[in-house]
Amino acid sequence: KKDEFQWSTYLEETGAVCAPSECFRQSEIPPDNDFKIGMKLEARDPRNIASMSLATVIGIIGARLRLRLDGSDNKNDFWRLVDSTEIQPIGTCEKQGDLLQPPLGYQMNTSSWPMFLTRTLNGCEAAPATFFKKEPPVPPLNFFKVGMKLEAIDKKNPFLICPATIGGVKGDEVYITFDGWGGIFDYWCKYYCRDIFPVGWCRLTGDVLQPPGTHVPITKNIAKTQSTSSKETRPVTKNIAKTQSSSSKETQPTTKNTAKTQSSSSKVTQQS
Ligand code: MLY
Repeated sequence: KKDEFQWSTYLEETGAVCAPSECFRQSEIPPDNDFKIGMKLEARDPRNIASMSLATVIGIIGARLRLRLDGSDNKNDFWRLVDSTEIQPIGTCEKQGDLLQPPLGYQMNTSSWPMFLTRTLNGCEAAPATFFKKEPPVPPLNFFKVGMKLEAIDKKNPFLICPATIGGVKGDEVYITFDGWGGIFDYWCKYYCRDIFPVGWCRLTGDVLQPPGTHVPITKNIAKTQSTSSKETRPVTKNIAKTQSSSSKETQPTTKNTAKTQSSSSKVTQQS
């Protein structure tokens, strides 16, 4: 318990601020997750987003469901919030005059799909409509600022939610950087993306928050903000070279630490 990641300590150490809840397209009070393993629902096929298919809940984690498309393999599971617009109760498609489609990677002959569907739905436990929650509205503006902390899904490992920092803001997009991972998992997304959450989300939902990576030392936010703002405000002159070299001197001690941290953490990387 003692070694567990604690936002409060971490925020003190980094001198960082949390992105306020108004920034996010998430309910301030996370939705209840009433789903049970084995229940079936309709889900947009992540690999063929034009079509809705039949899915089974094969895991429950926080406010999310681990889903598998019926007739598909076990290598393409995906995770959805209970208030996602990409899931709906069984029967929704039919009501709209649409048909459920075989998933991309359907393991049998396509001609067997209608019969497969009938058999799979026969006697299945359909998730009740009340379990599906309304998606929160899009915040009116991109309120994110560089340096703000949040919890974000690692798109390369979408079951993982990790401590992250806003590394850039551009129009209606934000750059999500994963603390301690040296940039390899970072990505741009819309500010209203459903994969990013306010600090404390995992604690509230019971989802698992990963600790920050150990590949890059944790820097004080203040230092970062100062160096970027000085670059921005200076006119394009020879001074920039001077400023940059002096700031690189500042960061050199931390670079040494990086090497040390990386070698000690390589064990951790190999495990996963
Ligand atoms: N085993 C993988 C997992 C990396 C996850 C990184 N996320 C949390 C930002 C690895 O060590 O590469």
